[in-house]
Amino acid sequence: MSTDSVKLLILRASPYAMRAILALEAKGVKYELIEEDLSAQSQLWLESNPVYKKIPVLLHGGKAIPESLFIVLYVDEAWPERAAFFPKDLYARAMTHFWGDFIDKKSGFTQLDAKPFFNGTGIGYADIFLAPLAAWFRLFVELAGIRAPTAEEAPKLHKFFNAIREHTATKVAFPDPDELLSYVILHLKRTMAA
Ligand SMILES: N[C@@H](CCC(=O)N[C@@H](CS)C(=O)NCC(=O)O)C(=O)O
Repeated sequence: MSTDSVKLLILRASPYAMRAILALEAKGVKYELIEEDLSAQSQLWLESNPVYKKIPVLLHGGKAIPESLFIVLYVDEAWPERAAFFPKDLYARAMTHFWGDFIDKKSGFTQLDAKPFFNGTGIGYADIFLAPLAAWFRLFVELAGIRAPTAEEAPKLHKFFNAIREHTATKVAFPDPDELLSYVILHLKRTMAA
């Protein structure tokens, strides 16, 4: 297990940052959260992700890893002792990559088999990609006026959302729903005023 210092640059409402937090929490890694401000990018932020200038960025032993997808993969390999994010079977691994990528591109959940997670009872790679939708769902409903599917209409999704919300890793990764809502409203107001 690596003992180098671990820091994670986040924005509180960022679903991408939530993925990185979930990965570290699921692995039980000790880390420091550095909360950034979207309206004033810090020197550390710009220096650690000079190409895309996006959050999250993982700092491990002073080395910066950008992009949530690569952070999750990195965390899985840097701390292999606990809660592997991929199944051992080669085909199942390939399909886990496939669905993680699909969710990343389309926020889809067709393959969700409600076990309750993609590969059974433990949170894994594809779950980490889909999980932030559980935190953001209320915002889609309240801000965009989207009607939420009922448990009868989308039983697998409800089962997944319930399981993910109860998972200990989400206690840190998901902000309080009211805080998330006010953060996003504030950001929208700032964007519209700019
Ligand atoms: N592909 C990136 C996307 C990250 C991203 O879009 N982050 C947003 C916050 S949700 C950001 O840093 N925005 C700042 C900006 O665009 O200036 C990932 O998966 O990490």
